[in-house]
Amino acid sequence: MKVIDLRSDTVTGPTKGMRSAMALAPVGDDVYGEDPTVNRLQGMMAELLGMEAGLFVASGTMANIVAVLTHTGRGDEMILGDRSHIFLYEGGAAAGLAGVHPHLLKNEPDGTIALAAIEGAIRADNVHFPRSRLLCLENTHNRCGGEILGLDYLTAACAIAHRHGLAVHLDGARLFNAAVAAGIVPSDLTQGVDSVMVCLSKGLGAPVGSVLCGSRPFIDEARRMRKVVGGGMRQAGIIAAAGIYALEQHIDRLAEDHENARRLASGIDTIPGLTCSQPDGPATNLVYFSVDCSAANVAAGDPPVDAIILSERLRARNVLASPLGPDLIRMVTHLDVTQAEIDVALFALRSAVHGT
Ligand code: TLP
Repeated sequence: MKVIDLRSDTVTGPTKGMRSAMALAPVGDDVYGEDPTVNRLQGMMAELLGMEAGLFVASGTMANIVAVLTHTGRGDEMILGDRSHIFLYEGGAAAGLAGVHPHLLKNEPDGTIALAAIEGAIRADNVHFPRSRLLCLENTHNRCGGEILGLDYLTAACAIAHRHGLAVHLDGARLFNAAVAAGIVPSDLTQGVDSVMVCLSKGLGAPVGSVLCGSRPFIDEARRMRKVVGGGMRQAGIIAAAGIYALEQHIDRLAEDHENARRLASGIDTIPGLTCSQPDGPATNLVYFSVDCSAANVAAGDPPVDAIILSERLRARNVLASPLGPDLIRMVTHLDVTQAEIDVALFALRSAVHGT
């Protein structure tokens, strides 16, 4: 029986067409800048994002740390949200590898950071203070439910940063989800940022890789930093070919994932004890829901369950989810999950709550 894996959109496998594109890709040594497939992917992504140049890297985490290393020096400060991926889930790389001082500000539920808070966090030029150098934003915002940062907000945040001499890096791991959901082109969402990274191995369905984009001088320096962190790859065209295939075939279909996420979330809301955390439903492909299966919320006589137990019961029913603590679960829709499988997952969830 097929396992319905809703832990993340990172779990997608390469399709047949993607595998054959990989097998046929012309390759060269990318540390010499001679891999034609990597060069093509970098050019395609830069063009889609309206940036001068791109750099293929192994992962989203590598793209973010290379960006931080390129924008900052040791002891500098970066401003970022307290629910950002860079802060929560990247092993403390910015502090550990770049020696950068994180200045955390509260992420609002919609993934933004209040503009006044950004302005207020920027340091005066004073020997006592670290130098404020970088503002990091995230779009879509993972831990804020896949919310989309809108154009007006991005423009205003970039204007504040630039007025004070800070660069802006956008973690756009799921930027294409944001663009498709908002019905705009991705380059609309990058106006004003100095660098942006997009993951190929999430909703776009490639097995490996992210592309970091920015100005030509920024990317020249980022190429050096990629080497420093051991990310210089050789015949990387084999994997870059999957990224090209993903850009050609898998952008528009992200709308199906969003539709499936809405279907999943509305089904979840009908199950006693479960409440979708996004009051207006998911904006993109991430579904977060709270688990309150205390005796009051389930049928009389059912034993209480929490998110961990519920996820184990789901696993026993061939449905995988990510528990994020005792009362929160994330499910992610993607290329390898059909609408019919969403209904199967909902059936499993309903029965798992009751432990039947
Ligand atoms: N996110 C993963 C986990 O690390 C949580 C996931 O399953 O969602 N930025 C954002 C916004 C991300 O969501 C992720 C991955 C990354 C960066 C890092 O990408 P990778 O996993 O390629 O290093």
